[in-house]
Amino acid sequence: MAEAAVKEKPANAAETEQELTDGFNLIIDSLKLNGVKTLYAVPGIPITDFLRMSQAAGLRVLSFRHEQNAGYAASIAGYLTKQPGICITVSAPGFLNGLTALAHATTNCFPMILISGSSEREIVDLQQGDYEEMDQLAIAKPLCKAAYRVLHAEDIGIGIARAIRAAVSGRPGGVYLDLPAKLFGQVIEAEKGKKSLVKVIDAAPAQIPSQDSVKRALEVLKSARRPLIILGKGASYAQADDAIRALVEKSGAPFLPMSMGKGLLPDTHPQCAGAARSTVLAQSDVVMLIGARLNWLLSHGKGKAWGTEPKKFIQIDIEPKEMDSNVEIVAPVVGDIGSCVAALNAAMGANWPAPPADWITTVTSKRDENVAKMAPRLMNNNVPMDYHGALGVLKTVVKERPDAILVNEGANTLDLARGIIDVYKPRKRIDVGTWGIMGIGMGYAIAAAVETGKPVLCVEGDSAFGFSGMEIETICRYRLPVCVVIFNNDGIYRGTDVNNASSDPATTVFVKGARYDKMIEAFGGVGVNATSPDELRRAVNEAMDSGKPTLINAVLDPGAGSESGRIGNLNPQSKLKKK
Ligand SMILES: Cc1ncc(C[n+]2csc(CCOP(=O)(O)OP(=O)(O)O)c2C)c(N)n1
Ligand SMILES: [Mg+2]
Repeated sequence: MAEAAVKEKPANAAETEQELTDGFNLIIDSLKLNGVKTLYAVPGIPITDFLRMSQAAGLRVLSFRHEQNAGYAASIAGYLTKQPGICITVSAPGFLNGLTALAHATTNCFPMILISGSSEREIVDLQQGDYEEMDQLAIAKPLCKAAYRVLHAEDIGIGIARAIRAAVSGRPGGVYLDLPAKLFGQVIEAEKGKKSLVKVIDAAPAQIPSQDSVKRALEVLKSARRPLIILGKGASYAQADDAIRALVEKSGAPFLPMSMGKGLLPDTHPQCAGAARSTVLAQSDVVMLIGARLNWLLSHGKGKAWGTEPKKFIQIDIEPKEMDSNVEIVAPVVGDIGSCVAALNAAMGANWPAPPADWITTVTSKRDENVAKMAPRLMNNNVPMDYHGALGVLKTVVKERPDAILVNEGANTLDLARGIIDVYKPRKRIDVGTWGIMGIGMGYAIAAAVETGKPVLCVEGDSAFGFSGMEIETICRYRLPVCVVIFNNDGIYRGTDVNNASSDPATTVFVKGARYDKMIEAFGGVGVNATSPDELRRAVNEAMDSGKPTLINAVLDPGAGSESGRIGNLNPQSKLKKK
């Protein structure tokens, strides 16, 4: 009898195992069922095994050095693909490190899900001092579009489905999903688990604008004597590239791309007014905003930059609350950008009247004048380099490689690169976004390379780079085709500040003559110290062609650069004399 029982046991155990599943597997199955292919993460308790199992199950897991960078990577993956980018972190500190990126995703309207492991609910709620104790759900809530916690394995499918739908539907944003440690190991019947999975159907349903709103918008546009179209990153996100181009071209209006709206139509397009920004903002009489918000980046639609001419605003946005945010919107068109632009195109018909010729001449002559003024500066061969000499080189590099993705952060490095480097295709320029945040660089570069398979060129201020610089190890480890160019002017804005009060360096300066190129050599990447535009050209071309992880220390004049780049006016001023 006893013998029979022993014999039976292994057979039963195997059978039981076949019939069971657990939290680990259900999370992986749910993500895979919904088309998730990549996780951006930093391992640790309670997610180390989860990441191993995900990798074994065929998900690509990019393991970072800091959660903030993994989070930024996930956020931009969401922007580039219209699928939520997934960042996975450990509890409390890892979660907090990822939280900046989650808030960033929400602010920038990028779909992203931050999934964090968390500690024992019973202990956290009684505040009994658990390992990495923190009420993460409560902390995440105000910083994202939605926040959920899953306590039972059979709810994992629904939890992930809710997170995906919340991230991508309507105006996209960040979603937090809290997964307590216990959940991963919870075991349920495999069949029950399978049935609990949810495939999200039509996660971001089309939102069709009303015909009235379309008609009203076109009446306003037709009445314009000096129309202007502004293309924001919402327009790029929409992936309605052909329809947007058709609308702009049919309208004949000058268009102004916001930073990440660049490339929807090439910056070299005859209607592009990028180089005549002040003129078009001040002098336009009707402005059509497509996926662009009237926030600080557009001076809130009022004040000096917008001139004295009365303006009428048409706004196309998926979020009704965006309308009248700063000024009156006379023609709101609410819906997803693709549907709105399609409806506008259809209603415009084939014979849309061209804007008055004198307006087009005013804009194009100003633009051509500014471009001509800039041209010789971009060809200078000064040593040490200035921004224009270095950017002239990079402008050509990108022109020759319109498929490459440009990542850009810094102050002067950002503002000048944005103006100088032309972008030719949609979603090829990714940068600091709505907050003007430093630290997106390496995370963005990694996700751009992984999600698109295209070469990536990062143009980084030396300060900006420091925020995510350790991820060059990640870039080397995964052998990603990323070329980082550091505009090294020895500091924040400039490297020339002096502190006369003590022997401490001034707050805006770094170690003089730092050799950032040496950093990547530690990880087997290619490091180059470039002191002239010619050296820079050679090094960047080689990196972009070889696809080898490369870091180029571009030595700039420490005196080059101005306080806060183009936004020095935002620094608070006091009437009292500075000490
Ligand atoms: C997270 C974050 N911290 C601080 C800042 C403030 N900030 C704006 S630009 C900048 C760095 C500018 O220096 P650098 O990247 O070297 O560019 P440069 O102007 O010298 O070309 C800093 C620290 C910020 N925007 N974001
Ligand atoms: Mg600098």
